[in-house]
Amino acid sequence: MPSDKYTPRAEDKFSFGLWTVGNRGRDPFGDAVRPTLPPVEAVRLLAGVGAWGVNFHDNDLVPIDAGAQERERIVREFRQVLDETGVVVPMATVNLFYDAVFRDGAFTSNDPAVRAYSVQKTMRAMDLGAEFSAGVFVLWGGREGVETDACRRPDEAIKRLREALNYLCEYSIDQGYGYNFALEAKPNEPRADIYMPTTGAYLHFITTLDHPELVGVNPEVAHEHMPGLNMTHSVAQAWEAGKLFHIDLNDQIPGRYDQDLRFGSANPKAAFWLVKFLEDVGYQGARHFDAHAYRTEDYEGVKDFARGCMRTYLVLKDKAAQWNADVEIRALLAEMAETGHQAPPVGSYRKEDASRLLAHEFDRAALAAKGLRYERLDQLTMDILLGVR
Ligand code: GCO
Ligand code: MN
Ligand code: MN
Repeated sequence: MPSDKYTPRAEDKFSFGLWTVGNRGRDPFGDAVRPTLPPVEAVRLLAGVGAWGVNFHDNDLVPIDAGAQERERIVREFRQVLDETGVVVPMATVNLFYDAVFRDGAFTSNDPAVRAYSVQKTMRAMDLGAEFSAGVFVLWGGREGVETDACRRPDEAIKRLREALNYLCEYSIDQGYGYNFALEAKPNEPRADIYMPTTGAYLHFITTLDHPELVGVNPEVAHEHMPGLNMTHSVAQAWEAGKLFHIDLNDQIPGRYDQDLRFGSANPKAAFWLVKFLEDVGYQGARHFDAHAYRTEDYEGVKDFARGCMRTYLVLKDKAAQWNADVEIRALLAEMAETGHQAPPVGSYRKEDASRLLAHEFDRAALAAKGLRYERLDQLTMDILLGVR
């Protein structure tokens, strides 16, 4: 492929999960359409398309029932391919959803033995990630939820989640792993209702932990779009709180099943505001694509999918720079900032200022009189996105 300004580079920090390019297209209605992609081959595929990083669940790499020797061999071979390709492991995670043992949750299960097993499995997944110097550990509680609230009181589930998180933070400290944990919210699927359905719910939960400084969030486009929320707003809240530790990029049409579409392919305008936000604020973390190729594709199509995620990100990044530099857009923004309205400033509360504010007479009609030019501003945005500006 000829390289252009949309060719991914290491500094773009594009990463994919083994489970993303390795997705075999199984869905609730049909079986796999692609052969198994061994982890070593997945890394070669990712290196070939220009990705920087690869992430994995414990069992994407080491099967759940592998013995010590098999684990050792897998780790050795995986390390070899990383060395050979220069691909890095920025993030690791744990699968607490696939095995039948997790049918009613992991950390929140009613069975103390399932909760203990879940914590043990996570500790081992942390060990595995640390062997590859992963700096971020993602926790997605896919099975932490219900079909019926008859099963437990939901506040009990939150307490159990806190207990597990506190334990895992201590383990990370004890082992000197230096992990930043990134909690990933999702409202539903696979459970009818998953606890901690939004990024905002996790942002509060984090403040109740023993080591809030070690824990942030991992917002995902699809998880925000499924219930019709605004991903950029969730990301902005996380960023403003200093908690944007990781991000899952993909796409999703609201109200559908969990689609995991190629980044920017369903709602490129929403993707544009997201990329613009990340670039404007100078987000330094990994840009992780948690998506998979259509079920129609073979592994050439999977490469097209992976290249497409990165290319769309870079195109939108370029468009964001164009937007920021656009003379007419800048003039409109300057015009908006100059309201010409006089008012006592609010700022932090001081008694004297409060009296002035209470006494001030506002001319509501004057405040609402002038058009804000957002129609023009949005159309200029559209012209940029549609490539005619
Ligand atoms: C999903 C989730 C997962 C998690 C992954 C990392 O909807 O299935 O997005 O892909 O991101 O398990 O922990
Ligand atoms: Mn998802
Ligand atoms: Mn995800």
